[in-house]
Amino acid sequence: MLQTRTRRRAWIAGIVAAVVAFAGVALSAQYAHAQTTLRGAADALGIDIGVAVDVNKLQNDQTYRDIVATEFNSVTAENVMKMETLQPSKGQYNFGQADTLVAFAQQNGQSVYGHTLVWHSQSPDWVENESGQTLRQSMQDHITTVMDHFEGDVFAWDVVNEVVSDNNGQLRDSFWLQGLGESYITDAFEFARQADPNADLYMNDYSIDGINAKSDRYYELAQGLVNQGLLDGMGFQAHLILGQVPGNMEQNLQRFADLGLKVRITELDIRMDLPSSQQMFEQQAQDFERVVNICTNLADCSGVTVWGVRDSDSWVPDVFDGQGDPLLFNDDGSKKPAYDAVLNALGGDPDETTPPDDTTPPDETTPPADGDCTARIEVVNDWGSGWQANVSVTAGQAAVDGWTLTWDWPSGQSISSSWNADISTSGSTVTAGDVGWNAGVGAGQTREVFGFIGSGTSAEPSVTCQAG
Ligand code: G2I
Repeated sequence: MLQTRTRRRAWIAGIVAAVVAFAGVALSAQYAHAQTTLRGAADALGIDIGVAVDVNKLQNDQTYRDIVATEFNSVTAENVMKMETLQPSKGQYNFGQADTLVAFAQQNGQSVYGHTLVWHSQSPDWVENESGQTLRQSMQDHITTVMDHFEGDVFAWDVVNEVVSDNNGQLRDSFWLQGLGESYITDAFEFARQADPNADLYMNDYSIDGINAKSDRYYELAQGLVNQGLLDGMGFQAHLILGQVPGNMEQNLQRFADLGLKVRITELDIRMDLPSSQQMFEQQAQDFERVVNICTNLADCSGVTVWGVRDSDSWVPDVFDGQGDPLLFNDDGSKKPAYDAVLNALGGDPDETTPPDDTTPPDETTPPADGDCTARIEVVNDWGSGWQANVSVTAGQAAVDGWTLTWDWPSGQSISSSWNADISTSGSTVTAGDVGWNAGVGAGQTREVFGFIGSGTSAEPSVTCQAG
């Protein structure tokens, strides 16, 4: 399973190399690895960083639109792919707003995650009043028509949403259950599989992020559906409370992954009591980082979607009195500490320089500033259980005599052995110094200075180089 991620990343690296070669321009290490946005970092990891989108705001709010386009490589409709919007009257479909979102996503190179086909909430009245064969037929018609419409544009669907109650893992007593009995869940997946055999089919719910009676029930349902070849993924909404990321969340996601499923964090937000404080924002940053790390640590995690853009866009204050501020951006669109934490967990670096638009990136011979240096980690071999990287230092306009490199591992990597450097580690931060004979790098030159064997998923984090 680890290999899937590794293979995908190797493939991406191959494409980058090919593009660089084709363009005849050697991108500087700095720019080739510039991952200053969430989507840049997530692309490099081969996972999705998604956001729930309000289509009205997408059309009317420039700040909102820019953040969605720049920071995310996947989108989910916050509301407009729900049944009450898509089929407000029986047999009459209204795809307008959903199509707007899909078109936006395509213009911006984003994937679209479908939410949701069968749900007890935000369903039109007409369907809530049906039962038996009529209701079953309506369920099939809805699934088939919607999935046909979006076939090829929506890569995955929450086929059923929130079908387990909060009461000891019993099925939710919805109009679907009352009208059709327990078999409606399997039926929904069969209809969905028939409608679009290429889409990934998910179940999705809240309060199943840790191991508990509710997630146990999903585990059972998942086993049954997997045995019938009907389920591809499990969505964990992760509507969390500050400081309360479940301790066994990774273990929980892992057990679903072990069934052969993809796992995905589908609606992440972390709410707090208002008024919020800087300290609470720092705690929130840690919580977000933990959740994203849980995903990046799992080879089968397809991505993380946050449930809204700015705090002022969140559903939370409408539902939880006196609580809010659960997202990555402030009301004015500026980035919160949680944003930096997510970027860090994805292996990005807020301090890297992004190449300006419309200009050719400088070539590799452009040296760093006088007396300064840059450095680069390059993975040269990856055999699954371990990998080898070589590290090079480039001097600026003055020669370098001595260097200290520091970097942060994006997702729990470590060094199992190294050569030609003094290495020390503190948490996820590594510091590497020269060993005397390899201290010197000529002005404007690049020198391969040391190497190491890494464990965990191979990574090429950005490196800070201190000369002298
Ligand atoms: O409740 C949070 C999420 C839980 N999981 C399923 C998600 O689909 C759900 O999303 C929320 C949306 O974020 C809200 O925006 O679902 C709510 C409905 O259950 C959405 O709220 C509704 C309001 O209740 C309506 O008053 C409003 O007209 O959004 C509607 C459209 O803006």
